[in-house]
Amino acid sequence: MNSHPVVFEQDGHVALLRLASANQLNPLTDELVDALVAALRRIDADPSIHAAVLMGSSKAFAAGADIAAMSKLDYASVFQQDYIGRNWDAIRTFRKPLIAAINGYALGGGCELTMLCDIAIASDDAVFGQPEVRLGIVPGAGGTQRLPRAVGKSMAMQLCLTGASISATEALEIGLVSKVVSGDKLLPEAMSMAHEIAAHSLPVVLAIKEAVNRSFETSLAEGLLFERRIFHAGFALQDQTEGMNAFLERRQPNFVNG
Ligand code: CO8
Repeated sequence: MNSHPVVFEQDGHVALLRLASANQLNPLTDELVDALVAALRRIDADPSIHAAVLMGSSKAFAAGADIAAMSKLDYASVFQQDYIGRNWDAIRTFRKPLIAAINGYALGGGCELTMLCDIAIASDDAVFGQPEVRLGIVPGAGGTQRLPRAVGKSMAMQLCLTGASISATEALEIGLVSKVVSGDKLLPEAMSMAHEIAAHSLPVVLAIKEAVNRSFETSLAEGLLFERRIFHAGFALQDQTEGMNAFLERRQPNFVNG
C-alpha cells in the first residue's frame, strides 16, 4: 500500500476519489477504508461539493478485503475492534450522491463497496462477484443484504453461494449497475452524470438520496409518509420556488442551495 491510498481531486462542484493501492488491485485494508471515510467526511463538510465519483485503477475497482491481513485475525480481535462496522458504516452514512465508476475487478468487499454507492457505472471489462464462499467466509460488508435488495433472491443466492463472477453486461442485466460504457468513456460518463446532479439544488438532492435510502429500511406506508413529509418540507426552500418559476418562465433555474 502506498502512502496515499485515496487520491482526492475536485472539479467544480464534483469531487473525484481514486483508490490507488500500489498493486492496483486496491485490497480494502483498514488504511484504505479509513482514508476513504476521511475523504467522504471532508466532502460532506464542504458546501462547495455537491456530488462525488469513486473509482479504482484501470485493473480493479477493488479486489476485496486484504486476504493476507484477514488471515491473521481471530474472533476476539474482530469482535472487539468491530472489524468492518468500525469504518464501513461511515460510508453508508455519507449524505451526498456517490457514483461508482468501475473498471476491472469488483470482488467481495469491492462488489459490496459498489453497492454502498448510489449509482454504479461500469466499463465493459468490469467483473463482479462475491467470492468469499471460496475462501471459507461469508460476505461481511453487505453482500448477503444489499445484493438481494439490488438483484433479487435467486441471483443473490447464485452469486454468494457459487462465488462465481459475472461480467459488466450481466451486471447491467440484473440491475447491479445502471450503465456500461467502454473503458475510455467511463470517467467522462461518471463525471458528466455527477456534474448533472451537482447542478441541481443541493438540499433537494440530499433529500432525494435520504428518501430513496429510507425505502430499504422501512415499510411502504412509512416510506411514503417520509417522502410526503420531505416533499412538504421542500415548500420552505427558495430553490423549490425558483425551480418551478424557471420552468413556467421557460428559463434555466438559478439555484441558491437554500
Ligand atoms: N487481498 C490480498 N492480496 C490480494 C488480493 C486480496 N483481495 N487480491 C489479489 N491479491 C494479491 C495476490 O495475492 C498477488 O500477490 P503476489 O503478487 O504477492 O503474489 C497480487 O495481488 C496479484 O494477484 P494475482 O496474481 O492473483 O492477479 P491476477 O490478475 O491473476 O488476478 C484477481 C486478480 C482475480 C483479483 C485475483 O487476485 C483474486 O481472485 N483475488 C482475490 C479476490 C477475492 O477473493 N476477493 C474477496 C476477498 S474476501 C472479502 O472481500 C470479504 C469482504 C469483507 C468486507 C471488507 C472488509 C475490509
